[in-house]
Amino acid sequence: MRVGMVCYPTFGGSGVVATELGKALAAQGHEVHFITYDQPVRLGSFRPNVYYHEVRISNYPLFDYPPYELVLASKMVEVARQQKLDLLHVHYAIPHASSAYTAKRILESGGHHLPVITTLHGTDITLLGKDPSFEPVISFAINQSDAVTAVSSSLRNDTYKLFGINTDIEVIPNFICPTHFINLEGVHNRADFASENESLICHISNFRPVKRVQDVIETFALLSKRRPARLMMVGDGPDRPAAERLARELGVGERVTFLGKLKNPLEALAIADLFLLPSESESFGLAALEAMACGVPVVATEAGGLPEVIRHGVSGMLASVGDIEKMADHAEFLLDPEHLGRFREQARSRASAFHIDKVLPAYLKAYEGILTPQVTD
Ligand code: GMT
Repeated sequence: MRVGMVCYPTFGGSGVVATELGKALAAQGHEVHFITYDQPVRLGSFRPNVYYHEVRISNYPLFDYPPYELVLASKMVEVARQQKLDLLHVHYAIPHASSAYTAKRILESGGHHLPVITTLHGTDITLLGKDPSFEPVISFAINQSDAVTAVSSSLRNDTYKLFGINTDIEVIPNFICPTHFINLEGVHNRADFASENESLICHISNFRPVKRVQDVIETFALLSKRRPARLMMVGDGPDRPAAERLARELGVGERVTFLGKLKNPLEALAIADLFLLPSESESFGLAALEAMACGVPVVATEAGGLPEVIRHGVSGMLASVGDIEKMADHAEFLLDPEHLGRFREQARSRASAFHIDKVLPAYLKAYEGILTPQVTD
């Protein structure tokens, strides 16, 4: 099969999922063509069956807003024609699904049928989707896709609630590739970040308001009063300065390290004892799944798809959004040496339910469902 894979190439979970999916398909002998404006961060080095086509946008002075969607659609057409793509898999509705629709119609006019599968990831629906200026385009692009998937039941339900959707949405959860979780031990020395008697807490995100990074700091400050602990803040984004300020104000500035964006955040998870994810909304929470796969239990909110990933009382514990007291209680409970070992094991075991070998067949089935014999132009 020849698949065009369209995603955001950045650190966000949707780009990571698209990249890992593409790599897994390529390993099975499918040809995967990434179409993005930059090399996806997790694509790594050159490998068989994987190709990268850059969407380059010229900076014509007339354009206050460069028309990325049009350049992307043109690139989709070009790659589909030259590489004889069988289908296009677009991750994130805006603008990928609408550009795919444009590309599909252009190709159709030349007799090339190119089915499109759209995977919804979360913020495209739960945040951007609430903006009425996007609504007609998102609804249309989703309805015009030949297949639509969402990464959790919660996201599927939100999509039906927020948009005029008249097509089936299949839930295909995000996944982990177990090979990424071996050889992580020893990459970093835990002793460089915390002493033996200190618990090491980790948070990873893009520091946007939806992640409530201030709640991470407040929860950590409460926990620090009860047991010796340190916090690693991984990632960057608009709320980082406020979080840094808050840590100083709450007197824990010395115990919190802001590490910025890491090429491989799994290396930080590998030395952590607990992961904190107090998001306002979260369609899935890939970072929480990755933490669990590293044997790190999670304290999170019961928002969106998080309860579908984290089993309360098994692989972590959940609290209401904003309930920092409860999150600090949960963290203290999980970090108790009487409980931590058991929760570490249970976290690992829960993560194995999301093994790529269990999820990849669902995507392949969805692809097969939309494939029809290709007519070349
Ligand atoms: O969390 C973000 O702001 C980034 C966003 C993205 O596009 O990568 O993440 C969304 O997609 C991830 C992959 O499916 C999910 O694991 C995240 O939960 C989801 N983020 C939100 O719903 C806020």
